[in-house]
Parts: sequence; C-alpha cells; structure tokens
Amino acid sequence: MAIPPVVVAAARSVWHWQWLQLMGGLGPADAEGNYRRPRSPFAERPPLPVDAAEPGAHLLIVGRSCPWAHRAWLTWQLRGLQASIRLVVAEPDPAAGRWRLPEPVLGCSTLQQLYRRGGAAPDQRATVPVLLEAGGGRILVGESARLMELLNAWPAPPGAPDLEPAALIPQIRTWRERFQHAVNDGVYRCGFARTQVAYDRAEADLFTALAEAETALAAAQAGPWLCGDALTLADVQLFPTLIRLELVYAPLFGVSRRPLWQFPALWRWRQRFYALPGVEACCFAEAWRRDYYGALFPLNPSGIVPAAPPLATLVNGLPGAVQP
Ligand SMILES: N[C@@H](CCC(=O)N[C@@H](CS)C(=O)NCC(=O)O)C(=O)O
Repeated sequence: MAIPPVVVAAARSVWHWQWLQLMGGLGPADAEGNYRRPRSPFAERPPLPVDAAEPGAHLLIVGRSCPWAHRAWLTWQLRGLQASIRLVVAEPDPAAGRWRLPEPVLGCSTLQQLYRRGGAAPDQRATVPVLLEAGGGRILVGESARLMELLNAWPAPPGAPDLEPAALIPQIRTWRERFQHAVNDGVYRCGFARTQVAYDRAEADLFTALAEAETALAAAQAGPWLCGDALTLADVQLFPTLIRLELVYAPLFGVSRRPLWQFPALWRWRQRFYALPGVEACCFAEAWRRDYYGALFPLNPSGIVPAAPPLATLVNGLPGAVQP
C-alpha cells in the first residue's frame, strides 16, 4: 500500500529537523544557515620558546585526517624539524568524539586530558594540531595558522627553507587570509551549510578564490609557487585542502562545480608540491576517506565509503596539453 503523501511530508520534516540537530553537533551556524567555525582561543603567535633549540623539548600533536594539522605537519616536515620537535600522531575516536594518543603522554591517554593538564579551560575544545612543552605539558599554541608561523621561525638545520621571507610577507598574508576563509574553511562552509543560500555563497567564494590562484599561477612571469620562485606558507596552506578535493570534499561536501584538472596551473602546482621531499610521507588518502566518511554522520548516515581515484593518479601529469 502506498504511503499517503501527508505521512511522507511529515516524516521528511521530522527527519530534516533531526538532521539540523545533528549538524549542530558538527559546528554552529548563524540564522541564515551559514556554518561558523568556532573561534580559536590562540589568536596570537607566541614568542619562540627559549629552549626551542633543545632537541625533544617540545611535542607536536597532529592527526592524519585533519587538514589543519596537515599544514603544521607539512611545515614541520619541510623545515626538517624531526630532530628537534617530536611528532605524535593521535588517532580519532569518533564514537567518543575525541582524539586518542598512541601512547600515554605525561600520563594522559586522550588529547582532552592533555589539554586540561596543560591549563586549558574546561570548555575549551581539544583540537589538533597543538604544540606543547614535553616536560611540563604547557600548551604553547593550538591554532594551526599561528603554529605554521612559529614552526617557520623555529631553529632548523642548515638549508631549511624560510617559508615566510620578509620581502614576501604582505603577499603571503594576502593569500593566506584569502585561502583561510574561502578555501580552507570554504570547503567546510559548503559541506556544513544548512541552507541552499548558505551553500551557494560558500561555493561561489571557493571557486572564485581557486580561479584567482589559477590566474596567478598561470601568469607568464609567475610561479612555480604562489608568490613566485619561493615556496611559502601560502602554498603550504593551500595544499591540505586541494589534495583532499577529489577524495573527500567534492563528493562529501558538494564541491564539484569544476574539477581540479580543469584548473591546469593548479593541477601542476599540486603535483609539484606533492613531489617535494617529505610531503608524500604525510599524505594518507585511505585514512582521510575512512575518517571523513565515518565521522561525519549527518552528511553520510550510511557510513558507506565510496570508491575514489587512487591518490597517485591525482598527483601525476595529465595526458596531452596539460602536461607541465
Ligand atoms: N582552529 C583550529 C581548528 C583545528 C580543528 O578544528 N581540528 C579538529 C580536527 S580537523 C579537531 O581537533 N577537532 C576536535 C574537536 O573539535 O573537539 C586550528 O586551525 O588549529
């Protein structure tokens, strides 16, 4: 027997209401349904600690799937800080909504405990990435943008790149601010939008910013990096979002207007970035897919992880005219 339309309509409206409640668990939204990322309490870059040069005096805690952690991890990797700052890769625990530490750190088995121990307020979110003192557990910074800057200033082995050269600071800042809202957070503003209007705004913003990056990279005198010859924090900040595009954001967050292969300069840029020493070692396509599709229940209630192109095909050249 067919279900009466009035029952279908009622079920849809109850389901939609429940979906909105679940979306509230992913993050807040304003009255128009725009996703609003919670503000981080770590607004300022802290000064370089006096014992920065002491090997093992600090810990950097990251998670494989987190794009914010990825940018800090990349900075640590590109600067060659392996001997001075110990990296700890936390594992997600989606059922409990927290990060588990692979082995106890200062007697703590979760990131939440470590934050409380390090002096965080009881209501402060325990997020990756975070940099803390290995001895006392004091938290130095838990905000990825500031963390990238701090890691770039950290004493590094000879030959380590300066990812924020003084002459390029204004240009780097402009790109980073643009990317932070329109691209890095932009994909989340699409995926976590509660209304069509909110989604449309975020989506248009995202593709406008990508088109700007494409134009800049394609300009005759430009490149190979966003700010010219030098690899900078602007490139590092763009990469974690673009490398997840086909694997997670396009299918799950509805960011599919124009695939990246239709931005040939960005495609080549991503390929070039991936080939940098140390970058492949912090890319985990299967973990990204498993964690996003598994953890974001309101966007994927079935828990099914769809098939995706192998990462290797996304960081190779395209056939024909688009080859570098
Ligand atoms: N503002 C932070 C945000 C980092 C963030 O949201 N990390 C997520 C993982 S992708 C997290 O750890 N969430 C745990 C929570 O919110 O409890 C940053 O950029 O460092």
